[in-house]
Amino acid sequence: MNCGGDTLQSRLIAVLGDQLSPHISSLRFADKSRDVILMAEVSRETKYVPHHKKKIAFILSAMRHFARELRVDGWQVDYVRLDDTENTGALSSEIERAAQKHSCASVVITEPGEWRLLNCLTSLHERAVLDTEILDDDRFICSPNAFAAWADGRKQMRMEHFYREMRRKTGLLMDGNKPVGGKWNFDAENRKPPKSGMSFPAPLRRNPDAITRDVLALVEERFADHFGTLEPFWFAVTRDAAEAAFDRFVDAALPSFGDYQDAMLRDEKYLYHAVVSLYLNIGLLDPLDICRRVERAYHDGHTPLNAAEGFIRQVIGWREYVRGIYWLQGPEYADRNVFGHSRPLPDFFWTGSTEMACVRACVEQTRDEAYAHHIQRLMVTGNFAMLAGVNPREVHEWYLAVYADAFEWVELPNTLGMSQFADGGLLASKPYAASGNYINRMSDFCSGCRYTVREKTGPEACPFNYLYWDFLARHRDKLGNNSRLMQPYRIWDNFDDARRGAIRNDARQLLRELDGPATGRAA
Ligand code: FAD
Ligand code: DLZ
Ligand code: SF4
Repeated sequence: MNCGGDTLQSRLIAVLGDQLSPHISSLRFADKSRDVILMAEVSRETKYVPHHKKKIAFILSAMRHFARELRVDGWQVDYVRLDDTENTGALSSEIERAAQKHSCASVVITEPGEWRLLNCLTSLHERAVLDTEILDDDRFICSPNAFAAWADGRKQMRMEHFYREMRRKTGLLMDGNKPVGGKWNFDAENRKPPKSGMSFPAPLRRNPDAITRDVLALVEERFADHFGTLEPFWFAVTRDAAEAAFDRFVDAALPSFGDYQDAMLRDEKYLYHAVVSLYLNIGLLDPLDICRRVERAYHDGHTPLNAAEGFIRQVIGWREYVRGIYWLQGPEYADRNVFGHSRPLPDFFWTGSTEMACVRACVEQTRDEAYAHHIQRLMVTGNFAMLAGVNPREVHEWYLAVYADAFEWVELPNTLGMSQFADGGLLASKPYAASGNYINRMSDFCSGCRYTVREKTGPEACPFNYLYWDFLARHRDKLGNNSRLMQPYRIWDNFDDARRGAIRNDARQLLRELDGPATGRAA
């Protein structure tokens, strides 16, 4: 949207908390000699969900460091702090206030990562408050328009097909028109269970500097009631530190990234994962840049192809794909609820107070680190929420709040689509539903659990076991024709009546207990 305006008058360049990239389109467009950059810490952004304390500290500290970099680079930066007395508490009113203060007739901004904010900025323009120019966020490889063109006319929008396009477009791991190694996807080699005695490299940890310490004090004071443990706080908050963290990953963890991608261990929070989504999502790392470094590691013989391809697929495949879905589906996507699930999110998602050792471990890790890896999110907490029939909107708001990397464009399709299947299969070809068997195979949680994973029904039985079958039985009308679920439905049909009855009874009882006062087995 461009209202033109006097090209000699200074413009306001608004940079949001997840736009901390020196090459972002709004800054490329700006003129150092006359434009003013606005960065604002505002209470509305810190509270639209009860963000984890570490997430707030991470974003505010990274914003302050970025503002300092910009000033050193010669930009005029108007930086509004959360506790500034004149702070109006919202981005749109801060933009209006700054435009007035600096006599700017227009504002330039790179498109935000959420419908909520986009609508808010569009309304600034529509109410004729300010000429507003919203630029594409070209830190992504595929624009929303290009994704819509790709999706147009397709019956199924499978990630794998999209990913191949992205490989061709970027040339990553390509040998002319062909994928390096003769295959596009080496995922079949990437599902190894953890082995005992394995050792894992820890992510690089930074000590907080004076800027971060100030932010930590602010967060402790203003957000004491938010979820999460604030310290120790070790995230990188500058580009250099994020690059160093990524270098550590490439050197120490990347070669095994593929093999053990799906593994979970009680005492190993990170395994061989990169822990870089938070840096990518606020702009401290560039996605294409890190993929090229991974490709180099493969060509240099430092890392096997299954690891390099697996990593690159996550970044140029899944990450771009979910963003495409987010913008294609529109704001109503958040209301999808194909199963009509309506149960409130159990309290133990906040407290960790449950006897299910796997759920407890994932929630406690989330509380302490604002991080859990993909399988913990998908196959433990997400799986439980779906099997238990929790309202997908509540699940979505939980994921948006508790992870340092959570921004709606990436979190919502992962939660609502991939993890809860609430969109009826737009994103996933079948629900990611699993019994305790899967968790037991991929982790060491079950050996320390009060429940017995081998027991299918009864007071000692693992709740995932009977909830899994109950979920399939409850939703046969929606899932019964799914070709990928034929086998489990055949198994269910072969159970005798007594077994089916016991499963459904146990499930009913547990779900009732979830709804009632916290006296139940799983509470
Ligand atoms: P690694 O496992 O090391 O992977 C490398 C990179 O690939 C990640 O940093 C990330 O940028 C990208 N990636 C991997 N999987 C995905 C994916 N499914 N979607 C998008 N990018 C991916 N990711 C977020 O960035 N923000 C979220 O809010 C978020 N919410 C999620 C909610 C649920 C219910 C699920 C199942 C997944 C969610 N993910 C989200 C995807 C994924 O879990 C995280 O990107 C990953 O765990 C981040 O840790 P990492 O950097 O160690 O990733
Ligand atoms: C997430 C977040 C938080 C906690 N605080 C701020 C803030 O104070 N100022 C700001 O500009 N951005 C913040 N953000 C990030 C925005 O919410 C983000 O731009 C949107 O989530 C869109 O992706
Ligand atoms: Fe989780 Fe069931 Fe294993 Fe307990 S037995 S850790 S509830 S999968």
